[in-house]
Amino acid sequence: MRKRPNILLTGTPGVGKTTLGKELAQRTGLNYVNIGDLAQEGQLYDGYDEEYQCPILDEDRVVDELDEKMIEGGVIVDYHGCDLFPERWFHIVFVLRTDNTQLFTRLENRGYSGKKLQDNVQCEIFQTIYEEAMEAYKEEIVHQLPSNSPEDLDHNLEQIVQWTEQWMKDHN
Ligand code: DAT
Repeated sequence: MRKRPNILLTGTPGVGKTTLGKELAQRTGLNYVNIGDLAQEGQLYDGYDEEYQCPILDEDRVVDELDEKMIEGGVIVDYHGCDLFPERWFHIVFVLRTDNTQLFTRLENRGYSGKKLQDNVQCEIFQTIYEEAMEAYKEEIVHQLPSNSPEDLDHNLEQIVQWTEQWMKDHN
């Protein structure tokens, strides 16, 4: 079996992880896993957050559920957090970044309002996820990618496809 890398796409909700991840999976043949969807399918929850009106992820069960697949390799993981995963899982981590005004509009279009909208935009302003990634992984594997325009999306796709091809050459 050819060795294939595991890629983490992370960042504040609305920055474009799903859009990038699905297209990337098509172009590279890697498997795309959306942690939100995985949790919903398996009901991998541990309670309910009244403030944000959403279920709370059971992080241990999510990790157990995915571990075998991650050891095999070739997985693109999409989640708006990154310190719940074992460090050993990922060969590279991309933190997508979007300008505040644009992110605000995207989340409003998604139906977010009030505190949920404000907190998410603030999360981006304070670069919370980037700092979380820098703490959880070796700095040299963490990369920020601008995700403001279709041109950014194309550029990011090209870069990651190229990186993936090079990784496979180097490891097979
Ligand atoms: P996430 O998975 O990070 O929550 P998404 O992929 O669902 O984000 O994208 C949120 C919205 O933004 C969606 O309407 C598509 C749009 N979008 C994603 N990437 C973009 C880009 N590079 N330029 C413009 N719009 C983008």
